[in-house]
Amino acid sequence: MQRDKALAIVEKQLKKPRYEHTIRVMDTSIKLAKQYGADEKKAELAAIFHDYAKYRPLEEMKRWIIAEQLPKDLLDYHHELWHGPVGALMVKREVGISDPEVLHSISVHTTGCVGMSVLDKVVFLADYIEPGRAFPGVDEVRKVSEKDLDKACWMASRNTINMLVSLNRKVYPDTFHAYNDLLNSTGGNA
Ligand code: DGI
Ligand code: FE
Ligand code: FE
Repeated sequence: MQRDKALAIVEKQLKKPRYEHTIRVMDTSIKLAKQYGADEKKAELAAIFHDYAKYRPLEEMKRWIIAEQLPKDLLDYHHELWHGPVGALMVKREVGISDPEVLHSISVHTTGCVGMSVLDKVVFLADYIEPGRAFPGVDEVRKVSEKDLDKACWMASRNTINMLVSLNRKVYPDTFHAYNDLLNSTGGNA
C-alpha cells in the first residue's frame, strides 16, 4: 500500500497529536530500517498503523480480545496494552494488510516479546525514541540507537519496567520477556 493512502486511512482513526506522533514514528522507523537492514517499506507500513486502534472504545477492544484469537490474559492488565494486539487484527480485517511480519510488529510494539525480528525492534524503538518523546533517559537511548539496536531496545524496555514499577503498576509478562531476551542478545548478565 502506498504511503499516502495508508496515512489517509490512519489519520481518520487518530487525534491530531497522535497522528503527528505516527508520522515521527514512521520517519524514525525508516531511518532505523535503513541503518539495521530491515525492509524499509515494511517498517513504514508497520509504523503508520502501529497505533491504529489507540482510540477505539475500550469495550470494543475487549470484545475483540474475547471473541478473537488474542491472548485472554491481556484483560488482566492495563488497557493501554490492548491497542497493539487488537490493532494488528483490526488492520488485517479492516484495512486488508496481510503481511505477517508487519502485523507482528504492530502487535508487539508496546511490550516487545521474545525473539523480536529486526523489524519488530525497529518499530518498537522508533515508538520510544521518536523526536517528540521526552521520557526520562530517552536521550541516552537515542544515542545508543545509533550504534546498537539490541542494546537500545533493551534500555527502552528497562526504562519502561522501571517506570511501571515505580508507579506500582503491573508489568505484562511479554514486557519482562523482551527485557530478558534483549539483555541476552547484548551479552548481558544472567
Ligand atoms: O501508544 P504509545 O503511547 O505511542 O506507546 P506504547 O504503545 O509504547 O505504550 C503505551 C504505554 O504502555 C506506555 O505508557 C507504557 C505502557 N506499558 C508498556 N508496557 C507495559 C505498559 N503498561 C503496563 N501496565 N504494563 C506493561 O507491561
Ligand atoms: Fe502504541
Ligand atoms: Fe505509538
